[in-house]
Amino acid sequence: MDDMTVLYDLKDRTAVLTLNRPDKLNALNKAMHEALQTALDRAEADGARVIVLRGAGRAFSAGQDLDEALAMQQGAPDLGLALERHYNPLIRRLADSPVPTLAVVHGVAAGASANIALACDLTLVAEDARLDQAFVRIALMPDAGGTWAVPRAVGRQRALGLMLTGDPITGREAADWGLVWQAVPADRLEAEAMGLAERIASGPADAIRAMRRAVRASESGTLDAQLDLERDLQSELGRSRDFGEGLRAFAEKRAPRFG
Ligand code: LHQ
Repeated sequence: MDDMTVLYDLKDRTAVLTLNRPDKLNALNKAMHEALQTALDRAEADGARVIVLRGAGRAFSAGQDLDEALAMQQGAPDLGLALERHYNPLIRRLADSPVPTLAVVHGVAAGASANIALACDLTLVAEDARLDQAFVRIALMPDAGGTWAVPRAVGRQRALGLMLTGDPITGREAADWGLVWQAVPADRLEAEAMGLAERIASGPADAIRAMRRAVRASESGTLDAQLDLERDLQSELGRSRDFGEGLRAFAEKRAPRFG
């Protein structure tokens, strides 16, 4: 990739995307948004079974590049346009991605970047990481899906508490609140992340796709619709090669080898 603002690495079936503007705490600018989309395209084309999103240097990412936002401010500002062009397509893409996504957060994840991390299927954080709904400090409101995802994860009081104060919480608190999957000591974050990625990558791909689809549907569906969807998807999975392998492995008391 020519643009080095997002590094791409494919190890086995794990695509690792690294936000790479460490001197600016990986603040998101237009070039980085474009590089991120290209890297996601590449991961899908490479047949990756899991996508890991992480940051270079001492942070995950500090949100929108405020220097770029300032430059826009001097022209004809429309922050809605930036959302429409860059952030909303990214959040929609993560929600509907054919490949499971894992955000790995160390240091700080602020503003839109915190919400991008939370839009991934799983968010693994360092215990001492800071998740920061920083928007209020610059008189904005949370975007990148934060007003949707955060109250669903932690409830209205805690969501509004984070948003109204802009006080960051630690990775440990975020895990205790159920905002993220797990918090681990910072010095174990990378190993834990790659271990988790490897487990997902070697899991049954069709079943993983089906469960992600069903959980996504549950966000707007009824119990009745959900039961129907589970029936249909399970019906397909029951005919899969991986299911046969799972049953054989169970009978033979060994680990399954999914395709
Ligand atoms: C940065 C940034 C940054 C540029 C650190 N930009 N340089 C907004 C507008 C438009 C459309 C769509 O949506 C949005 C959504 C948003 O994301 S709004 C929220 C934007 N983010 C923030 O408000 C966070 C701003 N950053 C901070 O509050 C602090 O930097 C945090 C708390 C993240 C980290 O603090 P420290 O660990 O003390 O680091 P630092 O402040 O010293 O930053 C290190 C460098 O990174 C520094 O540059 P310098 O050249 O002085 O070393 C910062 O200027 C730069 N940087 N965030 N968002």
